Order: sequence, then C-alpha cells, then structure tokens
Amino acid sequence: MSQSADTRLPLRQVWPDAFVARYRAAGYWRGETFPGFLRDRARRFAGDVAVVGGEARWTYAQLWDRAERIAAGLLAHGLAPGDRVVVQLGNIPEFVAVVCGLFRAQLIPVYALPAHRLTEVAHFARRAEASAYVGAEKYEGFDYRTLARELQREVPAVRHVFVVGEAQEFVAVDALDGDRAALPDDPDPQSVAFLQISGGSTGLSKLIPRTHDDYIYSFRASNEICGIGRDSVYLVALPAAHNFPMSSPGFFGALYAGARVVLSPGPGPDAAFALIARERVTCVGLVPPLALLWADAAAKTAHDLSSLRVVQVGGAKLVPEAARRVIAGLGCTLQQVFGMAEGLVNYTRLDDPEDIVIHTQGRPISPDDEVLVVDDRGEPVPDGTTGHLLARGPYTIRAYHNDPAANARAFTDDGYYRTGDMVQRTAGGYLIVQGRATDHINRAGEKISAEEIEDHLLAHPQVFDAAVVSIPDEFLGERSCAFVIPGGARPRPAELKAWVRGRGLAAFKVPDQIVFVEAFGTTAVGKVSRRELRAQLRERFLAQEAS
Ligand code: OOB
Repeated sequence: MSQSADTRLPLRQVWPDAFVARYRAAGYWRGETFPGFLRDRARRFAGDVAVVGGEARWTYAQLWDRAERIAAGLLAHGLAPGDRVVVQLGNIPEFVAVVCGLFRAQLIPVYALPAHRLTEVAHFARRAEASAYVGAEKYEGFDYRTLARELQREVPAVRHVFVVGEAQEFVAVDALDGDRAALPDDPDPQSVAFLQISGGSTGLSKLIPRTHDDYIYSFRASNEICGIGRDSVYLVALPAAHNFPMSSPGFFGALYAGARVVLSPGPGPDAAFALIARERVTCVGLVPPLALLWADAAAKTAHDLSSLRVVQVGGAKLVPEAARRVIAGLGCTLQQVFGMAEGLVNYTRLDDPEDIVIHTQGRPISPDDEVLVVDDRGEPVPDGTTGHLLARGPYTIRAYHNDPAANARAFTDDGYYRTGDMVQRTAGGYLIVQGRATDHINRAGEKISAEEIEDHLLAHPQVFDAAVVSIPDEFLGERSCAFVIPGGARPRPAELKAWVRGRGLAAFKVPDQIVFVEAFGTTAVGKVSRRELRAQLRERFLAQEAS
C-alpha cells in the first residue's frame, strides 16, 4: 500500500443526485470505464491497428497487452490504486500505452505538457499529491530525466520515476512487468479517472478531475458529431496531453470507435503531411495558426492529402477570413471546436451551412448542456448580445481538485462553471466567442496567466512592477507583452526573458515582447484593479502602434 494513501485529499467529482439520475436515464452515463472499453476493443478489434507512431504500429491486442504489462509493473514497484502519477510524454505511442496502463491499474494520470518545466510540474505534483512521474529520456532535445531529478528534490513525495527510453538510475517503462493477477477490478464509473490541467483562467493551472462516465460520454458523443467510426484515421498533431486531441473526439474517441490513431511528432505540415498520405488520415484537430500554415502548405505539397475529410480548428478563435482560407486551402470540411478542459465542448456540425461554419464556434455536444449567457450581474442577456458564458452539464466539472478559493470563484452556487469567455448566442443556439473576461493570453491555443508571469517578473531585483497583457498578433492570434517599470538600472529585455525561462517555466510563457515604462500612467493610481491597469496599458500601446 502507498503510505500516503490515507492522508491525501480524496479525488472527487460529484454531481447532485438528481443530475446523476437524469444523465443516466438519458443514456449519457452508461457505466463504462476506460479499462472496460479498452479491454473490449482489444477483444473485438484484436488484429486492427490501434496506434501508429515512430517505428511502432500496435494492434488493439498489442496496445492492451502493453497496458496490462505496464499496469502490473507499476503495482509491482509499490504504487497502489488511487496513487497519482504525473505523465509528461510527447506524441509517442508510449503516451497512449502508459495512460492506458495507468487506467488499468487504477492509477490516476496527471497530464503535463511536454513544454512544462520544473516549476509547473512541481506544482502539479504537489497539488495532485503525486507519488510518481513518467517522462521520456528525451523529447524535442530536452532531457526529462534531469527534470525528474530536480522534481524529486523539490517534491520528495514523488518517490518513483519511470522513463521511456534510456532510464539511467530510474526504471525503464519498457522493463515494466508484473503479476497480472494482482491487477484490480474495473473502477467505479463515477470515480475520477485522471486529472487534466486547466488552461482557461487566472493564476497557476488548476487540476480538473474527470470521471470515467463523464469523459467517455464526451468523446462517444463527439464521435457521432465528428463522423468518427471504425474506418477513421485520426491524426494527433497537437500535444496529445491536451484535451482537444485527447477527447474532441481525439485519440480516445478514435480508440473507442475502433479507429486508427496516428501520432505526429510535430504539428507542422512537414511532419504531418507525410503521415496523412501514408496512413490515409481522415480527421485532425488544429489550432488556428497551424490551420493557416497547413492551408498554405497544402497548395505546394507533393503529398496526397485527399483522404482528409474533416479538419477541426479550435483552442482559440478562428476569425471568419481565416476560416475561409482554411476551407479553400485544405479543400475538406472545416469544423470549428470551442471547448475547455473543464468540460463543455461546442462543434459546428459537419452538415452545417458554410455561413455557420465560418461565423460561429459551434453549439454544445449535449442536449443537456445548460448554457447561460449573462451580464455582469448574472442576469441572462438576449440572443445576439455579448455576455459571460456559464455552463453546466453531463461532462462539465462541478469543482477543481484541492482548490477551494478557485472553486468559490469559478462556480456559481447552482453548479455552473464560469468559463471566463464572453460570447454571443445566436437564435439557433450557436455560440460566437467575442473575447474573455479573465486576464490570460491565448497564444495560439496555449493559455498563459498574466498574473503568473507578473509574479515571476516581480521576483527580478531590477523590476519594480510589471503587467502582462495580450496583444493581437497576426500569426499567433495573441502574443504576450510585459510592461515593466524598472527598479534601479533597467535590465535588458533578453535578460528578463531569460529570467522567466530560468524560473522553470514552459517556453511559451516567456513574454514575446517587453516594453519599459516609467510609470503605469496617471489614471492607474491607487484603487485601479490589475485588470483595469492591464486594459489601459494594452489600449495605450495599441493606440501608439496605430499612430
Ligand atoms: C481548449 O481547452 P483549454 O482548456 O486549453 O482552453 C479553454 C479556453 C476556452 O475557455 C476559451 O477561452 C479558449 O480556450 N477557446 C477558444 C476556442 N476554443 C477554446 N476561444 C475561441 N474560439 C475557440 N474555438 O482549448 C479546448 C478543449 C477541447 C476542445 C477544443 C479546445
């Protein structure tokens, strides 16, 4: 048994009884579990190819066999069901095998992105009370064994490290094996299956507990909306740990359908186009800047992309003109996806008229997704008016893990999640994203909290004050700009950027631009909120740029 098991915070995601009854009666929650459906597909589609990546080409039977081997090996090393395991792997087949193995052993994956560094990974490990970490030997030139060593120094509760590739002093994932008779029965479908990382709000990333029932519903229903069946081939081009390529419909949707999952080592056309041609890929999810890059590259490529049926774009706003370019460039069906790791996902439907596909971010998956658009006082606004988006439903969480302060802010008394997004609803129930109420930067789909980066800048001895804002960017959609009041000698911008990176953060969080100012302006004295201050700085900067 894991020693800490008794003292850790329980993993919970609870809907009120009446909602549980309703979601079951409607057939959304069917009592399926990850190990349950994976075992079933391994039996039914044993010889079909499930996962392709690098040199690997695993059938459903082989994937399940690997998962069981990994599961038994992890338990043999002393992990116990309920233990949380930070998983930081790139788009390699082992990502899928490890996560399926964790599910099989009732261990709880905590998904870190490959871009995350020590500060972030340590935060996830602490918050989740993790006892293990799984990383790769190397991915995109970075050695995760070094990170693992630092992590263990900083968070000693992380007692186990498992490595894909050359493990050095750690345990190799490839060497994992154990007594399969020791594997547990399948879990309670309403129990938490994993912890996802929040993208869409302020401060440090929060942990999102998703249950078997709710998550499986979300990708099973997505399969139907996105046309995923057994003959589909789904390409994971974005980081596999992100909710979009994981479940909208993502690789889990594809595995649920008995389809083929192909992992692209990078999101760019160079890596992806060859795979599309070779594997006859039918569906892929992209963020807007990538979709534009792909649309341009498609005109020039020698690769045959004719198998592509659906290109999904989400994670950040796809403006109408960009949507037109994507449709023209890729010559297949565009599907807009507006989702969040906390739950709610909206899709334009494959048979929607082009006008809707170009101008909206879709409508919710479920008839039981309750979507409210409200003003600052919480009163519903009419269709066509911009307001705050609140959501509640069969796959939207009711609480974050281990974060009462965030829960008090992020959820209403009657259980709606405050998404932080500003939207308009059309008469047909489609949503158009207009912006957001929270101060984060959506940098090509990667979310950066202004507050988090300001904290790191303020720790620099030559920074008196700092405000981080989003600036519209032609390519990224938004880029980050830090306004800095120097304290003493003005540091060089490159120095400040290196400082932020040196604080153990993902590279995408390093400010794209640094602007030194003497003061934050005459109106920005005293009681002005950080939020107003950021807005003022942004406006002044944009006005100056325009003049
Ligand atoms: C996806 O998930 P997260 O958790 O990284 O970020 C959620 C936030 C949303 O609240 C919204 O602010 C923004 O990302 N967002 C969009 C968008 N899709 C996401 N903003 C405008 N237009 C869109 N189409 O990003 C995510 C999760 C599942 C599926 C797709 C995206």
